Amino acid sequence: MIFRAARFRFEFPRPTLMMGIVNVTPDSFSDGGQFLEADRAVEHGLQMVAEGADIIDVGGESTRPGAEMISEAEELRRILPVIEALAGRAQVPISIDSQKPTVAREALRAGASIINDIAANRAGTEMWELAAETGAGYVLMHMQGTPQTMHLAPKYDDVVAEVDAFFEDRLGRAESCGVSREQVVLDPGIGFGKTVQHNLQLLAGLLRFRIRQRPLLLGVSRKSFIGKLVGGEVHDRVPGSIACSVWAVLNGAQLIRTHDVAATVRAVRMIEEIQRVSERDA
Ligand code: 7PJ
Repeated sequence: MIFRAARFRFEFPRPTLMMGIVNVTPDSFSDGGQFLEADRAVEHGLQMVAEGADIIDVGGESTRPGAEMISEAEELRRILPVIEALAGRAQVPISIDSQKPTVAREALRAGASIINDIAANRAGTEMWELAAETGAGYVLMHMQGTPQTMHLAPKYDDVVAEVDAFFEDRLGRAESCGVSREQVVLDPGIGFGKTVQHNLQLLAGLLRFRIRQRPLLLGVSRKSFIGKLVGGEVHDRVPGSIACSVWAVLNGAQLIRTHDVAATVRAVRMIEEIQRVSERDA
């Protein structure tokens, strides 16, 4: 399996790709203004690369349940300087976590190589046309509803089957817009319009998505379902996040999106060592 993202190319099987998360959101405790905010995000991204991140995911808009949307201009103001600086200083691909095709286009111009599209459930085709035109990598994520509504009443008859049907449909639509399968990574969108049970069912059923023959990305990092199951505030969710990531790697995930790169890399590399011997001696 090959994953192409602009000038980058990854061939699987290979060690799990770690995607480090850089959120560029205004810091309410600081009046340092926009330069400080961007500088801090760039330093954070470079630190993650030093810790073993293979991809840096830059986002300027919160997509937590119930979060408000921000304007395109504000989103661009936050992310562009960070992407420009990281693309110039880091050797790894930068992904842009945005629902907006215009923001994604500007981000690619500024040096990003992957579109992380959490709104692949939209009706329009601009995002796929953009991926086709630029050859960027494309993360195709499942979400039921929108970040504003998704937490209200998630409902599925069979969440794994429905997410898989969504993958099949959107892979077809992206392809008909000119996107090559080699550009696409699939993501079940843990926490996006899913109850705790739905998230557990998706994790339990990950192997099912292998039939799509595309790399699978999983984002569980510090998500609220972990706190609901095993307790704790955001920072106490790291052990549970690592447990989910290890499970995901053992069940076919090729990319892990995380806030905690150093700890997650070590846990996943350890599991890969055992997996290698287990497969050799099987
Ligand atoms: C995800 C994401 C995810 C992908 C966020 C958070 C919410 N992109 N962006 N997958 N989650 N592809 O990090 O808690 O799971 S934002």
